[in-house]
Parts: sequence; C-alpha cells; structure tokens
Amino acid sequence: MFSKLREKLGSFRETIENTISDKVKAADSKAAQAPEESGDVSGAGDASAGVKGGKKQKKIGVIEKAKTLILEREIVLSENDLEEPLWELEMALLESDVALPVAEGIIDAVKQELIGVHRKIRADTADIVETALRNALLSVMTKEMFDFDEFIAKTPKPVNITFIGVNGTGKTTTIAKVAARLKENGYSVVIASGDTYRAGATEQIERHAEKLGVKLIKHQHGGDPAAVVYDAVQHATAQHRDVVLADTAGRLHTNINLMDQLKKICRVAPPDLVIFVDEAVAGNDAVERAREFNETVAIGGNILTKVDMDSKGGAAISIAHVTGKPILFLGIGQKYEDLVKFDAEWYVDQLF
Ligand SMILES: Nc1nc2c(ncn2[C@@H]2O[C@H](COP(=O)(O)OP(=O)(O)O)[C@@H](O)[C@H]2O)c(=O)[nH]1
Ligand SMILES: [Mg+2]
Repeated sequence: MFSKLREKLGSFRETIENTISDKVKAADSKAAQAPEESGDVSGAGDASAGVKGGKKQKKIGVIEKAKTLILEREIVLSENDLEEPLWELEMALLESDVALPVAEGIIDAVKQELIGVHRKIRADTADIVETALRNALLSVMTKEMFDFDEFIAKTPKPVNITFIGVNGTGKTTTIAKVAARLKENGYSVVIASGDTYRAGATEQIERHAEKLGVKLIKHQHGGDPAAVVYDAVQHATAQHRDVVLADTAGRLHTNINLMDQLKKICRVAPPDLVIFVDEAVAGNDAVERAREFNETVAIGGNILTKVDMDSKGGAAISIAHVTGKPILFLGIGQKYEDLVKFDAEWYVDQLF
C-alpha cells in the first residue's frame, strides 16, 4: 500500500535530516575552534565558577556546557535550504497523483512548520521532518469529517443511501461490504438493484444479498432504476427496515443521458446520503470524476476502493479536499471485512 509515496516522503526526510546534521556539524566545529571566544561555551553565565575560582571546577563547567550545547544545538533552516528539496517533494506529490492545489497546500504547510518565522530546530529532536510531513498531510485531509455510524444512528429510518460512480470501480462490492457492516451493527438492510443496465448486474448483487441474508428489490433488466429505488424505500418503510442501499449502473460523467437518469433517481427517491465510489488506483482521474459527479448530484461522502492495490496514495489525499466531502471508508480487498472506516491518522501512519 502506497509504497511509492512512502519512498518519496522518505527521501525528502533524509535530505532535510542531512541538511540539519551538516548545519550542526558546521556549528560544532566553529564552536570547537574558538570555545573561549564565544563566552557562551566557557560558561559566562555560570557565576559559581568565577566565585570559587578553581581551575578544575571551571574545566568541568566547560565540558558540561559543551555537552548541553551539542545536545541542545538549535539551528535554523532557511528558505534556501528547503527550496530544492521542497520542489522535489512537490514533484513527488504530483507524480503520486496528489492534485495540484492539494500538493501546494502540503508544501506550504511543511515550509511553515520547518522554517516558520525563523523557527529554531533542536538538532536532537528526532523526527522533526516526519512530524512536519505528518501535520501537513493531516491539515489537507481533515477538512470536513462526519461520522458514518453517527449519521446512520441519528437519521430517521429508513435511511436511504445511493451509491454512484463509473463502471468497475467497486460500487456493488462496496454495497455488499457496507450491508455486512450495518448488519453486524444490528441494522436491517434492503438493497435496491438499481443497475438495470449492465447484463448480470442484478445476479451479481443477488448473490451478495443471499449470502448476507438481506432483502433485494429488483426489476427486470432495462427497467427504470428510479422505480427500483423507490420500491426499495417503500418496502423498507412498510417493513420497518433501517437502511436502503441503492446500487446504480456505472456511468461516465460525460454521458448526459445517464447523468440525467441519476438526477431522476435522486428526485424520485431522495437519498439521505449520496456516496461516490471510485478506485484509489485511478488517482487524479478519480478525484476529477468526484468533482464532476458532485456537480450533478450533491455527494455527501466518498469511498475509495482497491486501496490495497494502490502504490501512489494521492487520490486518498486529494479527494476530500477537492470535493469538500470526507472519505467515509476505504476498500482494501475483495472480502466483506475488507472495508475500513477512513481515518486520516491511520492513512498517514501507512506512509511512514
Ligand atoms: N483488490 C480489490 N478489489 C476490489 C475492491 N473493491 C472491489 N474490487 C473488485 O473490483 C471489481 C469490480 O467491482 P464491482 O463491485 O463489480 O464494481 P462496480 O462496477 O462499480 O459495481 C471486482 O472484481 C471486485 O472484486 C477492493 O477494495 N480491493
Ligand atoms: Mg456494479
């Protein structure tokens, strides 16, 4: 998971750590050359050395001071020190499919943290660069969060959730995973087979519904998906079911007819939540598609699938920032349990 991005962040960290250590060495050798001149090293502030006057005492004072100075050496990174590594970091982020405004946000945050207003860095502070990177990533990822479980708990039943996205990204599989998770949490679930377009789509979700012991509402192939979702909500209301998960056919945002159909579904059976599903491996394309779908129907949250196959990691960093809506879950495999609640800290932990 995210191996390439992890490598690139690691190389930035190494470069800056080398810069810090070079600066410390340079400062130390300067101090060693003229310890008495600096006044600081000879213990000017140490009144007891002067009063007692003992030579031995003074010597110990010098050694101890020098020790603390090495330990507590503070250096300042300049704009100049960071210019090239930051440029390389920005390129690395872009290559990892982090969207441009998001990459710029990360660079600014790292710069702010490492340079600041002449920020002093203690040479013995471990992982200063890692901390700066982590904070920068978190700052662009945790804009708008909402808790899926809380949302389900407090929304009047049945909660109607519609899943949208392009073909093959994992909508149907994700619906089955979410259904399994909801069942585990004690909710009753109805699935609406709203992909009436693709041959075999209903059979695919029917198998999941049977395995999970969940009611499936379906119409014949080629039927109106809005009518299927409407029926599912009617059924759930009559039977006091908690949640309706509506599958829809994969569609490209450029297909006006299919996008109009999506609007119709949302008009006929207004969802409480629209979840955009896309695959992390699609990188910037996924982020771009999220933006475009969001213009047709208001997305409430995102799910990124196939994160287990994603070496770049950029989509997960960008998608919430670009849509203004959080990532709710990540799909990390093909089994029902391969759905993890999104947590920016968990995500960032994978990168170090
Ligand atoms: N490795 C991996 N494969 C996934 C994941 N989610 C879905 N898939 C696979 O992606 C393929 C397409 O999934 P499907 O649910 O049919 O996509 P849909 O067309 O959007 O409904 C299937 O082979 C799934 O098993 C995931 O998180 N990880
Ligand atoms: Mg499907």
